[in-house]
Amino acid sequence: MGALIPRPRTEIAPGAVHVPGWLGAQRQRELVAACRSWASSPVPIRHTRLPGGGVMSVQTVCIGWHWQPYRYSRIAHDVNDQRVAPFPDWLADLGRQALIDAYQDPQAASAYDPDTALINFYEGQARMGMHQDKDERCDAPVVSLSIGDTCVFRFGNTESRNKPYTDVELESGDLFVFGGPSRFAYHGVPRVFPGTGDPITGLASGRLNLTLRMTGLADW
Ligand code: MD3
Ligand code: FE
Repeated sequence: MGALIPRPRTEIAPGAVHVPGWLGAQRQRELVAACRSWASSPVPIRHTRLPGGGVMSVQTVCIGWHWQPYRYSRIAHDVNDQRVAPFPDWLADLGRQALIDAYQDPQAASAYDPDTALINFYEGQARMGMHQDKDERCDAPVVSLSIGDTCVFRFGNTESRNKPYTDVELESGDLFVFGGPSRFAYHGVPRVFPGTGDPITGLASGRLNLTLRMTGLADW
């Protein structure tokens, strides 16, 4: 949807860059279709179980590498013992273009080769508590793509899950890149606004987020 008031590209902290409206409608539709396929097989999307016995309200499916709290593997041992779908070259290309555009530097992506994506689906009251992403053995940036309902994204600090933090609204099509000193900041999604997404994306309701990462892992 064409915004009446354009939202500018913003560096909210060193290395943390928000690029509103980065994905066009067609790209969003392609990503939704790809995510639908990944959500059904070979490893179905599910509410991740936490070691303490709880389950996440967000539903997640992974490609390239499977993440379960708090490690990566090729096989989804906590779901159905299947190997996750491969990470496609076109998605790595999209990740490199994201870095170039966010950092406005043609060299920014020269060594960027993401090998996993976590695909999160928020429906109803789903949200994500403040956490750090530190199971990767690599400090390369994380690329986040949002589709569907608008959410509040909370970007904190590297010391604790508490204040100070900055709240940013993420809308369908927005890109966020987290690199450099922001890579290990606490962050979360305290709230999603139901019914704010445009069904033109192929998503009738809810919010989809893809995060592209480099794990730094290798097979033997
Ligand atoms: C900052 N996902 O999958 S995306 C996650 O919208 C996750 O589903 C949220 O946090 C979501 O781990 C937030 C923004 C994000 C993702 C990864 C980061 C911010 C990050 C890693 C490091 C620093
Ligand atoms: Fe995270």
